[in-house]
Amino acid sequence: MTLPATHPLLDGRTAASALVTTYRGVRGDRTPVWFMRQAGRSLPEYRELRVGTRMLDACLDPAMASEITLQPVRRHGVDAGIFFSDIVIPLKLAGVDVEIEPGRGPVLAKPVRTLADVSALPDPDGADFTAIEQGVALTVAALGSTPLIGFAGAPFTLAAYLVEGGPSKDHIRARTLMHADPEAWEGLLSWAAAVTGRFLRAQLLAGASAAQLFDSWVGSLSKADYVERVAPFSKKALEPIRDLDVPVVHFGVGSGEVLAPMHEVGADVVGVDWRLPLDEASRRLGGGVTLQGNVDPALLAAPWPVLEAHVLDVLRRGRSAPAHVLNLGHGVPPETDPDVLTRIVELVHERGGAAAEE
Ligand code: 1CP
Repeated sequence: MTLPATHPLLDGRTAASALVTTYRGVRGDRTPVWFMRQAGRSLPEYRELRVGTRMLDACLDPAMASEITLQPVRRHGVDAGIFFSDIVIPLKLAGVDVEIEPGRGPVLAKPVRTLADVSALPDPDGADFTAIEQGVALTVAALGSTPLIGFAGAPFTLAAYLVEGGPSKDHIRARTLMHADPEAWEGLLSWAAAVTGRFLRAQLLAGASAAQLFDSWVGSLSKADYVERVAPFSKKALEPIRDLDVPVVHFGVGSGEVLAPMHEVGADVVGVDWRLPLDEASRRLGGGVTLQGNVDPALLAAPWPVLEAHVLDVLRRGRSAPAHVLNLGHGVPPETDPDVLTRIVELVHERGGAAAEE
């Protein structure tokens, strides 16, 4: 399939944006800023819109998903929207029985724990992404020159939910399976890679200008397990979007030991959590990789002077990379005062960028 004639990548609507140029490694006059989980419970307008609608239904309603995506862009003036969805949406659309329980997260009716369970997974090619494509197209039309980021869960993080059956602290069943039954593990990760690749491609063809692969739970893995049993499948998940030539961000929590292999799966930009200072992250990546991050979400509730000093420190350390997109080190906590986020955007636009380098 080729890009539609009105695609922002072809008509250049977002090509000159601060986000896309920075993701391409060019440091401009402005440090772009957006926040992981910027849409959602920190916004009163989100809570109001969601009354009476379940999470998965909100994600699969194109008009609602689009409106929720636009809310933080309007309110905060961030440099990108991230499409409102969830990493389990492609599983649901492929036919997996999964729900999102309020206050808990994704829960599966039947965890996947054996080779027979893996063989019984639905055909990833059977997933119908029409609702996603419609939601993305509506959003891109409303955003104009502001880029939309499409996203997906990386195969390991998806497998962590599929094997555990729900949220877990240490993902121990998933980590056992990768060694106890390598055939089942490889089958499961191949399946997840196929679903993720299709989900990303659908969002990009519908008009998203960049992609972020979330391997949120990668921090529970040893480096050897990551390199040998996980990274090849993350690389496979990105293959279906290679030809589209959009910038790809790869993010994980607790990923300090695996930053280089996470870059090597084919990412243009590495997202760093709050644990590792950006200058150290840049050093671990050899100094040539564009970074995204890494304001500590815990500091969003600290007094402004404390948070301001931290954001300026993140900007300063980000200058050790070729280019830097300011973000949090993980998602916006639901209890965050949204005015604090707006204030960070103003600060970054004022004090970030090439002009402020001296
Ligand atoms: O604005 C945005 O950033 C888009 C919204 C978004 C994204 C990027 C949602 C909405 N989910 C996600 C991705 C996602 N979902 C990830 C990767 C990003 C990350 O690490 O934060 C993960 C791990 C999930 C899984 C998930 N879905 C959880 C975490 C559970 C756990 O294991 O701790 C939860 C709570 C959900 C539900 C969910 N997804 C999104 C929202 C707003 C919610 C809460 C909905 C509700 O409770 O009604």
